[in-house]
Amino acid sequence: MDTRALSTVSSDASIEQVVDIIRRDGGVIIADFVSPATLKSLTDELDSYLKVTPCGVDPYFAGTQTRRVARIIGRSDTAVEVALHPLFLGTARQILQTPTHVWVGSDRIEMAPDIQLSITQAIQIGPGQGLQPLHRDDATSLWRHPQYGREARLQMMLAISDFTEENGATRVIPGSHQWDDERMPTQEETVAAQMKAGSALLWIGSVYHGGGANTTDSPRTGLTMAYDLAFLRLEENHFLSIPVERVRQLPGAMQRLLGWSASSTLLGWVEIDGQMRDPQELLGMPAFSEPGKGF
Ligand SMILES: O=C(O)CCC(=O)C(=O)O
Ligand SMILES: [Fe+2]
Repeated sequence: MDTRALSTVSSDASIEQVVDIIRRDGGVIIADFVSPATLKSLTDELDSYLKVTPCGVDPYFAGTQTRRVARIIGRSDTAVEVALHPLFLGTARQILQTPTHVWVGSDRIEMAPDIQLSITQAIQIGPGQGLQPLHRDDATSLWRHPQYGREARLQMMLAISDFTEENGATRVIPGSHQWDDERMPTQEETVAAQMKAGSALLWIGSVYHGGGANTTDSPRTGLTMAYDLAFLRLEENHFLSIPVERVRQLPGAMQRLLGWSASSTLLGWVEIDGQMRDPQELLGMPAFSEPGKGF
């Protein structure tokens, strides 16, 4: 195997440097991504939620010794700063918003896709948790590789605790963003994104990765957030324009077609008690898909 290492840069690296390394390796670690004060606030805020959140129920992907707390922007002002961190947002814009053009009549109009904040989740891998299966996060969008010139996602994992080989640091296959869709990822090809608390891993949606196994007796805590391409969002915003009382009266099929549903590829879920659940449960309807049935 010719697995490459992951590079680490300091937080005064330029967006261009970060983008260049990501284009080459698929991911990069940024040392001291947040200040000690920001790390302390996040640790306290996230701990207050994590300590009352049960572990996952899905042995396959989410992990039964892993706690996951989402809805982070609704819960933490400090997380807003992290989401807007110039190196995270700037890198996302640079990688995802590559311009293209469309014709409208005789006008050739240059456009760039928008981006939206996608998953925001504290992930605490507890002692005894085994390896998460390796995956590409752009599988949620059924992205194909080699891509048609565009990445779908730029993701960040901020280490809230130290990340080590032993405690379940995210495992990454550098260079795997260049693989086609037939090549199967193997754990032997991975490297652990080892980093100190306060540092962050940035990686693109086409890179194979997965949570590591925690063989220590302390939890590994991280905060992940991702920016996704927003060009397949829906033209009309039904979530705001149709009152929830009206949605409740609609047939289940209509509710799902309006987006009150989670997709089979793990898009559109809502966190309820630490589980990634189907929004139809919020409408008091039977779940459309059982918890844990992701890709
Ligand atoms: O927890 C980690 O290190 C990675 C988690 C992950 O990749 C995921 O849940 O999609
Ligand atoms: Fe992932």
